Amino acid sequence: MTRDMTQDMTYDHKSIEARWQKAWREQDAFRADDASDKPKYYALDMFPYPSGSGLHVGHMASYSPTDAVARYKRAKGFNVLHPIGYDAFGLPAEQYAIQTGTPPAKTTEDAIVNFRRQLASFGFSFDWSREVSTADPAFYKWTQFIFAKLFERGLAYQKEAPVNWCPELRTVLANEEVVDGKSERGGHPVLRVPMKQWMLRITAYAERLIEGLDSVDWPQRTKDAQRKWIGKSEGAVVTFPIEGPANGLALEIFTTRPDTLFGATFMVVSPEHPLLGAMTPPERRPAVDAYRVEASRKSEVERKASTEKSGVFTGAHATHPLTGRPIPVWTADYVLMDYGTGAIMGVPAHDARDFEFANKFGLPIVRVLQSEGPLPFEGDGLVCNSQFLDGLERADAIQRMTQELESRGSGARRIEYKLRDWLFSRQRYWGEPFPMATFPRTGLVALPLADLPVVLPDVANYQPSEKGEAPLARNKQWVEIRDPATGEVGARETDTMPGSAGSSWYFLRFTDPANARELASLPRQNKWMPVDLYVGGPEHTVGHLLYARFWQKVLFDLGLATTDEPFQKLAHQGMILGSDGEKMSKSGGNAVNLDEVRDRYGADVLRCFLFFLGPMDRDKPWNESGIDGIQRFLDRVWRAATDAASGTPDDSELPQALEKQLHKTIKKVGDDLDSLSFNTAISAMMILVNEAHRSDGGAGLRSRRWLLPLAQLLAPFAPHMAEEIWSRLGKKDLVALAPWPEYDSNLTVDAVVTIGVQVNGKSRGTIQIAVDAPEAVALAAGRGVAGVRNALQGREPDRVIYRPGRILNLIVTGS
Ligand code: ANZ
Repeated sequence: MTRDMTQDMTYDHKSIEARWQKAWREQDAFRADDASDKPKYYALDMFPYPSGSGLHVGHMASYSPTDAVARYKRAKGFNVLHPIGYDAFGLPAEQYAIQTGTPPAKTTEDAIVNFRRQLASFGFSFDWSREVSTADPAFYKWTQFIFAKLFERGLAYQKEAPVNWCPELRTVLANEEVVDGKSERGGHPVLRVPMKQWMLRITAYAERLIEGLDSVDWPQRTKDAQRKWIGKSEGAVVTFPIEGPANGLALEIFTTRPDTLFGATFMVVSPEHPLLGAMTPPERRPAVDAYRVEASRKSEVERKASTEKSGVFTGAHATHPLTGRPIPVWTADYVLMDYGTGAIMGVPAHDARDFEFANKFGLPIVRVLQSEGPLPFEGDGLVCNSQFLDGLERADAIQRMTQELESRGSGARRIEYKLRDWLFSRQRYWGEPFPMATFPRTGLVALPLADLPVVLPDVANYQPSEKGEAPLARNKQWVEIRDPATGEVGARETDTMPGSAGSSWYFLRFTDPANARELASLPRQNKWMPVDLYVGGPEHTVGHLLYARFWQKVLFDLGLATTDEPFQKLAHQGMILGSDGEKMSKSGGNAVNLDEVRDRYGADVLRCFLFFLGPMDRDKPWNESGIDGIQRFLDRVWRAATDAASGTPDDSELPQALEKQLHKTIKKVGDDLDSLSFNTAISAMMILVNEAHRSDGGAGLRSRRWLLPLAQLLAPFAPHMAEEIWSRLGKKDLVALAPWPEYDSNLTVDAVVTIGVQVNGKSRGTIQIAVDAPEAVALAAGRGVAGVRNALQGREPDRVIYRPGRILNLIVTGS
């Protein structure tokens, strides 16, 4: 073995980190192997938006866990795919362009260069050969292709939908640009006005999006949030004929409580209901019209949240389908047009909103469920005042009533979902152009794959037009398109896709990033999909994660993807807060400059520090005082290793205590990496290092028998230092590619220990059992001790206090 006695003993993180980053690159250490037949592991981060301000601590907190796992899985013999890319379309680059005239393509490219440098500087083990950017035409060609497929399948359609229109700025704003009903820039009022928009029919997949959650390993709260967002409600539609002049019309309502039908004393239709005009008699029109205008000024959120009920009587009456009695029809904005049928039956006794409404307008309240408490009673009770339903419980009553309605032809079972179709167009520049054009004769068509990508052209002015059109509409030359088949001249779609388009399928592209003929070949997808570990912030619970699952299912149905669900295991990282406990942000003045702290402490210290702050999924304040502890730990490892490397190589046997601690640590660190418990893995290594210093006066401290495995255990967390130690201790290969150390399970359990047995706190003898013996075993052994038997005198202990490896105390309270 060659040793360089002149090697520096001080840890110069800058040169050491640079050296190993270069070695990894030159040896192509992290390339995912499409041909290997090892088991695969796909570890993915939610890819970043390349912002001009560079990486922040949140990125680090997100990417360190997947990197540790990717490194661990490689060592465990997996063929690992750990890619990175850039979610490159987005608002900030566009706003910057509007202010400065700098093309978003330029600012984005600059930001990507900076991100790439920063990511590499933290030693993340990405397969850099697979980088993708959603703003690259070679990538968005396939985003456009997927859209065209959605269109052909009837899953993309156009519809008038409200957009945020700011009359002062004369532009359409993205939701992110609207704060409390005002424009983020300038604070001008923003109105909701209808404009023709592209919509994606995600609602067609509502049921499958719920079902699929059963098959994935996701945090329960995230699954719950998706289920809640999709919002499945089982109930019935009931038809109420309208009386009087509007005879012939019928109102259909949706209810989850057909069991309360006999308690319906009024009906309410949404102010946007299509039948409202027809059923309103002339004398009530002025009041109804005025109310409609009033309602149109409110946002959906305001309408849902408003506690003070408003509404007007339409003048119409409907016939109760069972009692035949007339009930008044009102219009009120607490009924939303885009849920159910946009009309309800008011059951004030058992629905809080209906109760408030009835009280405000003096409408009758009829109890149809028995309860002790006051009205409104929204719980479960036996049905009363309801003829054939009387005495039934909720489920039975719903069943019975639905049958009755079905047999009379005045109702049917119905499932409703809260999920709405996905508004998929923006009147903005910096996004994927749609692969769509309208021709005078053929109408709206999706362009064939041969005509893709539709490249986003340069423009001179990034501001949306005063008519609310996207900037591309000004580029007449670009808009004009000739159909090669018919020679017809048509016009391209000038809206662009939203930010979430590219991120809805990018994980597929990583499996086959250079494919020019397909979005990703099926064999490649088969090789790598699904993603085995996906890490990102909990803020994506319903947006990105739902959209991506939707696209995946559509592509699966089209035979263009190999799995029905994209992300097998999902984990969230908590937020790193500023030292003031607030969310870290540049404007908040509590942001940490990552380049600066890395220069100061080094990447490894920072990575370990972020892990050591606490469990991965918790929010944790950044507190640099804690860095010292991590720094001391790594210093200690470093000193022990360089000490050992400076003499004759020492492969001496370890003292027994250290040997055992080593095997325990190997087991613990592996188990912790499997369960994403990084902070405890680092604690375990700290304990090992302490033991090495302590055990037999530090006898085994210089032995490579513990230092080499320690370097391996450390590699997922502090990869640069691990490589340096590995190499200084004489290893020629990379620790990143070395197989994970094995442990001897006989050495991971402590042998038998002697513990004291007490009765009511008084010592009655001792037993010898395994340190980790379960309580039942300890109790059985304890009862066998003569002193204990005497003290118990046949009584049963009322309580057992057992501290494994320490003490057994039996408590007897009775006399
Ligand atoms: C009568 C009734 C009686 C209701 C009762 C509830 C309790 P979820 O569970 O969210 O699906 N509803 C139906 N369509 C509506 C709309 N467009 N806007 C506002 N409210 C609407 O809620 C379904 C219930 O919400 C329905 O059941 C209906 O009120 C109301 F004791 O019908 B219910």
